Amino acid sequence: MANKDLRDWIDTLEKADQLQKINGANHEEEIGGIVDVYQRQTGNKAVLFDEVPGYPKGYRVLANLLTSVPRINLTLGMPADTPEIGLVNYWRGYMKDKVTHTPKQVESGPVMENVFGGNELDLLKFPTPKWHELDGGRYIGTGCMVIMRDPDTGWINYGAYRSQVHERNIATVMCSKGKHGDMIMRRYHERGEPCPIAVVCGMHPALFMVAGLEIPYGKNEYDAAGGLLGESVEVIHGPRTGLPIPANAEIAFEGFVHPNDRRDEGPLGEWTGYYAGGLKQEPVIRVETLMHRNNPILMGAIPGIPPDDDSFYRGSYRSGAVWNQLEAAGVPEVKGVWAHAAGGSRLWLTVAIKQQYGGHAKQAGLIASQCHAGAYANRFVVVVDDDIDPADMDKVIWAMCTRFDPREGMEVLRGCWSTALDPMSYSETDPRNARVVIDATKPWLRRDTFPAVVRPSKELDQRVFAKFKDVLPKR
Ligand SMILES: Cc1cc2nc3c(=O)[nH]c(=O)nc-3n(C[C@H](O)[C@H](O)[C@H](O)COP(=O)(O)O)c2cc1C
Ligand SMILES: [Mn+2]
Repeated sequence: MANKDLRDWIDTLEKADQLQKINGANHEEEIGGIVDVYQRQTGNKAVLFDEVPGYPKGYRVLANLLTSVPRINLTLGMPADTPEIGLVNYWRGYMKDKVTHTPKQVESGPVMENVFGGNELDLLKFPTPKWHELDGGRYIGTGCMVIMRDPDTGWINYGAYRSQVHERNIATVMCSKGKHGDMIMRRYHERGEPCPIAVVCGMHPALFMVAGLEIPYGKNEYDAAGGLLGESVEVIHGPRTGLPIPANAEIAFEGFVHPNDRRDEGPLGEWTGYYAGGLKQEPVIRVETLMHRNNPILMGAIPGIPPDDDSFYRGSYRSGAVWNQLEAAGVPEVKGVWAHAAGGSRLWLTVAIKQQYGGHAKQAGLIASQCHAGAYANRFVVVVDDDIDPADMDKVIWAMCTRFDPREGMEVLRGCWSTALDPMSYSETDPRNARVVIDATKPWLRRDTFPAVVRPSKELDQRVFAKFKDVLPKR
């Protein structure tokens, strides 16, 4: 049986009342403007645009994919009402168990319903939006998979790297330094060879999720995606590059990036909530094959003022990753981690611990701020006691307001790992930043004398809930 695809995902959303259909919005500015409105808070529905002026009916655009916890749950095959911390624990298990399924090659699939090469090929046939008013162009690849093959080992890697469309057969791709795609491409170019590349812009969102997560170097994201889906991903071979492409993808194109072939790209509104990077020269993809399903759906995962579709879903994963790394570093009794969406799921981390000894909170905070999963582009780490739900910002702020002593409880760290996307990094050429670790736990030496918290005992709570559950708000 074929894999679940984007259309199955859309059906699931419709049944769960998680999808809004909108007809008649134009690609120049209205789709982008509407998506921004949908992303002003989490929990809004996904949006499916059709009847885009100037394009055939049925050529659709889908956005605001994973900005709600229920939709992330549904994508992973979990009950829609699984709470945040359940999602964090799902990712913790996924990272520890490392379940994988290798992809399965098939001869053909729906993505080959329409295949074009040469003069017939036209990347401009889709209603690719200009997502933000001040963007430098139209981005066909945001919620995408960019697939490459290591020239030495044959390792297949895919990541979400943005792709701007320029002409009928020309796009660009932007891989930041150190990303696997950047490393692989440079290996071809150092020996003067063109780099084969394939871009997929519409597939089951579980495949997209993996594209944006830091799957370790040398590992094939298709294997990891198979682990998420619970089955091997069926792939066809790209006719010109031989690269694996999901058989039921909506839109895919393949071609070559030649050495020193660059072109102006950007800016794009980014996940920190600012236009970043400006206009830069980025690698050109000379497209040789374009494939798409009948009535294709272009998928967008749009960065913007967070919470946004670039960073939100990664928050629960990052929380799980930081939690696992704290444990691996020997920090005991970590009870929860939450990467807050408003910081793009990177800039703010809250760690809850059950304090065991003097200095425990400081240790947890400093390690969270510097471990691999937490270090990049962080600004705040806040450590709280285990009576505080780290995902509940009211309670976190309450703890900061009532348990934090600025004289002892704050460490400023300088010269840390960040990015030029961080508006407060030192400079374009020195993208390090400064950050702070805040201990908002009850002071260890006052643990027995700290004022008692005004909350009924567990026993009283249970008694009133047992007796009055019909009239009480859900716990
Ligand atoms: C929606 C979305 C857009 C992204 N855009 C880019 C991008 O344009 N360039 C980039 O280098 N990373 C981008 N990322 C981050 C990478 O996808 C992420 O770091 C991933 O781990 C890269 O794959 P790799 O580890 O195989 O290099 C984006 C992530 C998401 C979710
Ligand atoms: Mn990778």
